[in-house]
Amino acid sequence: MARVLITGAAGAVGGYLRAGLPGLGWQIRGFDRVPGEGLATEDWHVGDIRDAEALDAACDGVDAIIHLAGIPVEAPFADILSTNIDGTYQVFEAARRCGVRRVVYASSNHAVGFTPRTELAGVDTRQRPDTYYGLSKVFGEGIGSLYADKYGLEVVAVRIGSCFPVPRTVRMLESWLSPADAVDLFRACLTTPGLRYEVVYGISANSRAWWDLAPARKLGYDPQDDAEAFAADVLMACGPLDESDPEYRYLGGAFTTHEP
Ligand code: 15L
Repeated sequence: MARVLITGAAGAVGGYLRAGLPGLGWQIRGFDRVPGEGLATEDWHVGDIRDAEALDAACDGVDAIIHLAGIPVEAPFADILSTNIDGTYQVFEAARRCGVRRVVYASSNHAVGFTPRTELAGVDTRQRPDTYYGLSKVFGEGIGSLYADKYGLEVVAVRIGSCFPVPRTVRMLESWLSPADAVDLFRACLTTPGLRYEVVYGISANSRAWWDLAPARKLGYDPQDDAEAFAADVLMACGPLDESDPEYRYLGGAFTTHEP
């Protein structure tokens, strides 16, 4: 059975993947600053992604890494630099040192958050971070590309949308990634043979989506959920979006207005 190390495994997305991937043939090793709740099949390393020794120990015997750990929202630059940028460098370095074949990197839509609404936003659109947080995701995609080209790692950067149990805002009717689809997407990113470096958007098959899902589907992602099923409730609760609202205008929505 193949083994995958998940950094940030104690977080919400980590929890979805820890619940879903074992049934698809993956043995999980969790890595986080806090102990995990622990499924019967998983092992767990408590550590910090800025600690190279802890990462080396965690990488021992793993076939792939899913790198989720980091600050998930806007924050002061010094914090982003330390946790998201240095931490991500350390994870890729550990993968290189330890000969881990594949890294699936949790990038974010906020790497391109200032992309204005268009018919269809491709993954090759200009990187337009909307925050220091988004800027750290640009770095993560960049170091993934560097390590793929220079050291032969197989890297997929997933620009995750809004991964929550249900969509809660009007924007999420476009950007939602259901937990079940997240499992299928990361499965595809872990298993598709013969890739070197790919960037994909990570959302469900949302009728209102304007981010191109074709690159993810090319890897074998087969989303089953559509946020439209929640549209009536969400619109009743939130009302429609004005076209001048950043949530409507930009791919990254209100993050374009967030200050550290
Ligand atoms: C992200 O990258 C954040 O980590 C998450 O908290 C959500 O806000 C999400 O993007 C989003 O765009 O909805």
